[in-house]
Amino acid sequence: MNSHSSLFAVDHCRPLVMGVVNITPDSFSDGGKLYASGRPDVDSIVSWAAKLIDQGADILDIGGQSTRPGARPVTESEEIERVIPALAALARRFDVPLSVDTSVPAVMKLAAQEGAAMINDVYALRFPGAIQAAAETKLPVVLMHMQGEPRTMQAAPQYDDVASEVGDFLAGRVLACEAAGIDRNRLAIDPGFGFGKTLEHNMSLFRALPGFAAMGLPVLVGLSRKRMIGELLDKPVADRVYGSIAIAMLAAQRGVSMIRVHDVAGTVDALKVLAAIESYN
Ligand code: 7PM
Repeated sequence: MNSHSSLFAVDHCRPLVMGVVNITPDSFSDGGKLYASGRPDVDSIVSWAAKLIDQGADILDIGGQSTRPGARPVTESEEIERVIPALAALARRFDVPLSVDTSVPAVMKLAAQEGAAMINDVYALRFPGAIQAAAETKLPVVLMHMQGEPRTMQAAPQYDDVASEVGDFLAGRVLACEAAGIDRNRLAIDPGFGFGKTLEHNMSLFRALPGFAAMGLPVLVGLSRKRMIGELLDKPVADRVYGSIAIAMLAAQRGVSMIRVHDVAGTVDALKVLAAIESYN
């Protein structure tokens, strides 16, 4: 896949579903299975990806950085070792577009060479050299808002008006990208649920989703299994599937274009039902 504007086309009858392929030792999201005895297990990654594609994933997000609250960043060479061979193996086998979840310029460039179709950056291209690297790849980019950094972001998140501050940040990053030669039609925005936000902040942002969609760029959201859902339901990660599917539907109704999820099968079913109801007359 090399002309990527279709990825962000706004005329899909339902949001695209992005399936998470997390190549870290994190147990948060099945990742542990893809990372055995201290290194990525490419065979497991390939069969995991095949399963997500079979379940209806429109795009896969391949990541090797732990962005979990409290996590420390892994080194560049470690991230390359986690992500690039896996991405290359997936690109060889599958037609589904692959997104690379990274903030690191070298990873962006290598991923693009190995066939990545999109860059998903939780730092919104703020790392030194990231904006130039992303521009060079000519790939579409998801710009996500985060207050602080993963290691400390949940300590004391603070906003006067979370929706307008996140909106202003994203609008500023869009301008920076355009100035660096990244065309507007290659950009998507993401309010970054859980990234330096309390439950109250997350709820305000969720209610503001129609406003983000009105900024005229595709909106991506990641809500799957997050603490926000755990807090609403008082449930651990393993028991957040139904809540995650419910909130994916609600996000779809608020105009988002892409939803990043761990539970692809259930989310795709729910979104198909919603699309059928909305197109029924
Ligand atoms: C542990 C806790 C591991 C949380 C991973 C996470 C987003 C993302 C992530 C998001 C975009 C997760 C997060 N979340 N990229 N990457 N938007 N664009 O829930 O919300 O998987 S990592």
